[in-house]
Amino acid sequence: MTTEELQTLVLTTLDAKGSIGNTKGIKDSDDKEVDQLALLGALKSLSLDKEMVRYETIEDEIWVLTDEGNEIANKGSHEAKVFEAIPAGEEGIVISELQKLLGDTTKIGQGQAFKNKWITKNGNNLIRAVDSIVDQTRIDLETIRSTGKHLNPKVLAELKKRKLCDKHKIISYSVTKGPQFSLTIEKQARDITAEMLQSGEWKQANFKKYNFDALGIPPTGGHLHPLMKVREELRQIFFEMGFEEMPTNKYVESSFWNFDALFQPQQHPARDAHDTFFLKDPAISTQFPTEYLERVKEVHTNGGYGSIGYGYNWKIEEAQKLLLRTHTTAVSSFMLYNLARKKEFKPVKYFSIDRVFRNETVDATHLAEFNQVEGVIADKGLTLGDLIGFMETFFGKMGVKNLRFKPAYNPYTEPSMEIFSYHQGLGKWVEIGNSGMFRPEMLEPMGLDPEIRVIAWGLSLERPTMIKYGIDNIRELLGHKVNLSMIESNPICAFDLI
Ligand code: FB9
Repeated sequence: MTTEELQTLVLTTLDAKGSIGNTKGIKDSDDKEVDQLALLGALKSLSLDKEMVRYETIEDEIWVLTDEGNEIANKGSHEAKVFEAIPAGEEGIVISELQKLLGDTTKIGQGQAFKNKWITKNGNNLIRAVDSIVDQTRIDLETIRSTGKHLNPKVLAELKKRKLCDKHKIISYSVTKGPQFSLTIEKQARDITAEMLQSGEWKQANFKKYNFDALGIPPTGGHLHPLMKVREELRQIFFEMGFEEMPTNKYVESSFWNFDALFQPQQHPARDAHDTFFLKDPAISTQFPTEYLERVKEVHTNGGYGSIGYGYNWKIEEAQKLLLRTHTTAVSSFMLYNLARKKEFKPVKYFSIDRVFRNETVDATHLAEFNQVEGVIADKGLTLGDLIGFMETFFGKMGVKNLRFKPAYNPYTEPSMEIFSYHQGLGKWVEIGNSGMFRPEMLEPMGLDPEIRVIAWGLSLERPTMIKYGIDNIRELLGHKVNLSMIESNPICAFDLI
């Protein structure tokens, strides 16, 4: 029935009966029960702005049989069928026989019949333990089917547990006449039109009241992925501390800037295809600042700047290999090299947040790529203490307090430290990043004055995002398994609320 038809049905019934105690009983034109949800629409439009009727919601619950429950109410319970199938007398029936007779009813029925002490077992045979039975299950189900309820809540609970019936909430309404009750539904004017203004008809018109409770259509629009929200929060933290963002929009790097410039030796395990995605085509780059490259070759081979170097035969071919950058530190090396070429040195603070790629075994928290967050500060006389102090400040702005520092090793920083924080929620110490002071073998070949020290640190974007949004498997955050409502409904990221 259409809303209009339902409205008319309500008004005529009200007119006939004065009021409607419970709309559950109302039958539509082809004598079928009226759909209460559709009826609600009709009642709303007759009451809200027209005030032709008033209605109260009636919440009731009835018990309804499941298909299996209906089956039993029609044909008897499994346990009764088992009992009936067992011939009276000592002999009884062999279980396998019974299985053939009753199929999968046997198992369920047998269990219940034993429980009802209707049958007993003798060897492989089932024999009757009583002469006759009352199929109470069937009787109870029939009662529920015909009345929608049962006097004994225990019976309801038991039959519900046996998945034979379920409780359903029934919504219906009691309706009374409203102040504007009439049998004719006057079409209400929705808008005031130019014609109405010219004709003056607007003075008499009955305007539809504004429904200020109407929710309106939820605005559709884009949604920021949680990673992008945390990235923006981190960018704001860096900007407010005077950092400049490094240009990281180039995923393909040469091994030279990704490794050699960072004094990472060419036989370092991270430089083989097990850990790094090398490019097949184009496979190499030949564009390098030759003088600087010579100094890098020299420091790897023979050292210098107070270092003994690695003493191996450094090959240009290795440095030319193109790869997907394994860290944004590749960009930091390039930025520091450019800094060294500036006439006059000025302290700098750089940061980057972008994708890096590692050919690693994928697990619940690791994919073959992640977003690295990196900070670099170059200034005269910086110390490890400055680095530690700065970590307290930086992570403090992320709401991460009470840090611990553990000596670590990176080819391009000495000393290096892993950073830990005790996470109340997780109840454990969490590794929240890595850091160190870039080695002179990295900085001085660039042409940076030995007095200039560079502290740097890095973390991932994924880990804080997973912890902040309570996601324990990276596949819930990234990839085809992500549930879009998480993207559409995830809250803002405010670090100070961690
Ligand atoms: O992000 C990491 N952990 C983390 C960070 C923040 C966080 O916030 C919570 C709100 C409290 C929680 C956790 N890690 C770094 C630590 C581990 O997750 C680690 O297992 C995985 N690491 C990645 C690399 O995995 C191979 C995270 C990634 C990482 C590691 C090191 C660097 C950057 C990212 C670096 C560096 C660096 C060092 C010196 C100089 C320049 C850069």
